[in-house]
Amino acid sequence: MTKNIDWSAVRKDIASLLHQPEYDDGSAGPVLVRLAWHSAGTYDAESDTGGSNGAGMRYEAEGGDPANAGLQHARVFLEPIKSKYPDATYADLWTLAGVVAIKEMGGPEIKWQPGRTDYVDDSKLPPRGRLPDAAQGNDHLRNIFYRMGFNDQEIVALSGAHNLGRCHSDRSGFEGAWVNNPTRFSNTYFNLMLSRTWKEKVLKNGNKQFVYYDEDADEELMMLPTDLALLSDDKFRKWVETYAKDKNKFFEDFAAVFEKLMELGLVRDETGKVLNTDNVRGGYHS
Ligand code: CCH
Repeated sequence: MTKNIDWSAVRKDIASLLHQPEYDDGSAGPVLVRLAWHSAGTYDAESDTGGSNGAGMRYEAEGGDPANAGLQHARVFLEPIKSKYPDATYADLWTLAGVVAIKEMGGPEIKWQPGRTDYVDDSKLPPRGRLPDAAQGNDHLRNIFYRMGFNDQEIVALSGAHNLGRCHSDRSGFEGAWVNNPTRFSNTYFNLMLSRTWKEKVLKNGNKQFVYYDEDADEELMMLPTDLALLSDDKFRKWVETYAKDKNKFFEDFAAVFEKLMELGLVRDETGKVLNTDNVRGGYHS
């Protein structure tokens, strides 16, 4: 059971650490959103393993997954919050930080509930390789997201998070931002995907991405192979078109699917209390 934590105070404190003039585009927001997503996106519905419960990324087995490179920045940003609210679990703080960051960057209000534990059961640690590989295509996206329990519409809605932030050559080996205002949540990613001519570019490390030179911003924007793969499949493409046209619909659907992502693996009673904290016994607590 969550102790008496003033979550609205925690939200305010998270909001006030987002402004980071020395970091990336001046905001910790995008990397916090990615931390929230990677903490949850390891979920496998069939074996009921992975997910945000347990905050397993604190440990090398999960934190050292190359897919999580760079997320230590996000975790470090949140340390002062953890020190101020020691009873809040990391698993709750990481997911809440993503939700607060999205809202503060102009995105939708996403429902969020506390109650996650920081206990880790070794037998439930997700193996590496559960997070998506940007070099791949639609079959891979479906394998990864169907495994978590998402459908095609939800896959496209979730991908809209790439309105935020950027790729870093020293983290993923890709480079650049998807939009020229990457700290403002919007549906621009879908509009650009459809309306610009994307040219393949091979980076020095051999990675392939797609680029478009934006003259107004004097900046090269990018798309990952998995982003553009959404256009080559009718079932995905129709949602890209819907979200490009209808920002409200995108915000609504994104809020619902991000809430679902943050809840993967949690079982709650009707009061919202998490019931499956005792199935993660035998691990460590920090
Ligand atoms: Fe993502 N993402 N993501 N992504 N992502 C990257 C960055 C961000 C994929 C690959 C990458 C989602 C889905 C996918 C964010 C949110 C979400 C990067 C660059 C790669 C590569 C990392 C770096 O170099 O720092 C792939 C493949 C998929 C498949 O669907 C989903 C879902 C979400 C959230 C709902 C955010 C935010 C970033 C920016 C991070 C930053 O540091 O700026």
